[in-house]
Amino acid sequence: MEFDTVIHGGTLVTASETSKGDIGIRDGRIVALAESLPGGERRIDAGGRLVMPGGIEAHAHIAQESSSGIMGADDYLSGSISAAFGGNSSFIPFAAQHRGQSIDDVIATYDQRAARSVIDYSYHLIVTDPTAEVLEDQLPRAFKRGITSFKVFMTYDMMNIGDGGMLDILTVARAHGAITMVHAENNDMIKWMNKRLAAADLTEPKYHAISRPELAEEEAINRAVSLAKLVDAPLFIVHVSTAGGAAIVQREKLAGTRLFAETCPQYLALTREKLDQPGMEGAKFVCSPPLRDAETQEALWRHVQAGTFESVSSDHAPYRFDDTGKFMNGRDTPYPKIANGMPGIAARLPYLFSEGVVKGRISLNEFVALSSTNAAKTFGVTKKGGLAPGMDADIAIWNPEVTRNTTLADQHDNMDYTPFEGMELTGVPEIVLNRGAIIVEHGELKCQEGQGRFVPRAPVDLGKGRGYLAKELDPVRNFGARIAP
Ligand code: DUC
Ligand code: ZN
Ligand code: ZN
Repeated sequence: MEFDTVIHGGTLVTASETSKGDIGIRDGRIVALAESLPGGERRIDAGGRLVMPGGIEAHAHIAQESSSGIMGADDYLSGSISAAFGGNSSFIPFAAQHRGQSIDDVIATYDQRAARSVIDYSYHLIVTDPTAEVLEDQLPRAFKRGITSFKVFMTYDMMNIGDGGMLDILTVARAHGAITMVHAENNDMIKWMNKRLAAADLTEPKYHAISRPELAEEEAINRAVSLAKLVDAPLFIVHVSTAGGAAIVQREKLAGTRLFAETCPQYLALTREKLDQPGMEGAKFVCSPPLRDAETQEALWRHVQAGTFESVSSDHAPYRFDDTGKFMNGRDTPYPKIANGMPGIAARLPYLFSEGVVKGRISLNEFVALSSTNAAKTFGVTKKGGLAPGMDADIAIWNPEVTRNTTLADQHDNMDYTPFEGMELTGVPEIVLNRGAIIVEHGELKCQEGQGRFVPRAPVDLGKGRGYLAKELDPVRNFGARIAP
């Protein structure tokens, strides 16, 4: 058999197995796995290296305007390059509807933006305006295009769609085999805190964390799960930042609820003391949900180990430390007006590898599951996330022994800071392939703008629900139901 590329002599790691061997690649796909394969137009020596499925970044904001009109610093070129340097072969950023926009226009806009990507991509669709046309025509059309995940917000006045809106989206998603993702924080609790803090003139960055208490996340996760159960729809909780929130996810999973979740490196690595620094330095660490405390970090790590989370995702939301980003509303602006988010798409996997695998908290196989395989399964990416004949040759070859100090230059994004600056991390993705093409090799970019392709995703089969939805209202179980999905 002829191969375009053979990756030779590496330790092959998937979510379930570790073995020594070779991988044969032809036409962008893995076509053979064996102890030893001859030939190959190109042979990559992977001796002493780990050969793993390329990371799938399932939570990133790329070329996305916030609801207040701030464009993130990374477009699909810089964002995808940064992702690739961080060991990712594909990603699923968000395509965000702003109120009044049609979903068709949103997708057309992001198709143009994403055409620059160097890695494969899909979008999660953020829905902020669930009108009848959106629910009945536009979302089903998006779904047919292979966009099989919708994200909703329970907070932010310009984004949140209320409990009724969520029930509508969950219902449509369920009817089509899509999954609903949710940013779960209680909007009114946060607004009430903001008002009180402003009245007391407490507006420095450190009050950002105080304004968004753990209870706001825990209450919203609990409510989101109840809403999803009522209509028997699967639900994915993004960026879980609290021990209480993670405990709800764990409990519900054990009870059989179709619930999925992620946490992010910043909640495992950083604490809210970062917000409390001289001047406006703390603005670099303003993200929502906010950073928590050391005890929460430990609890979240235990949940990573216990399998509470499908993925550890970056929530890359890059706003520069200048007036195009963090200080769009002025340098000494009160915390609610500081742009909300931090970068991390290149740091996600090196962090998880070093603090997870190297420190003995998770196994190599768990690393692969959390970085790639579970995202593929949860979001219907059928040809990625594994090393098997027929899969896309999306592969990351890691040197597990090199130690680096994290620097801004290593992130290869359009940012002017990294929140992980100076962190000593062991393990480096040296070679990254997307559909068989090397895109990063030993610190050098090897690809062309626009090389990435849109990946249509499959309906998500996430198991059966428990049947909370009244049969009379259930178009799945009650064939004659007149309720529109
Ligand atoms: N939620 C995100 O998922 N990212 C950035 C900010 C936010 O609120
Ligand atoms: Zn969010
Ligand atoms: Zn996000």
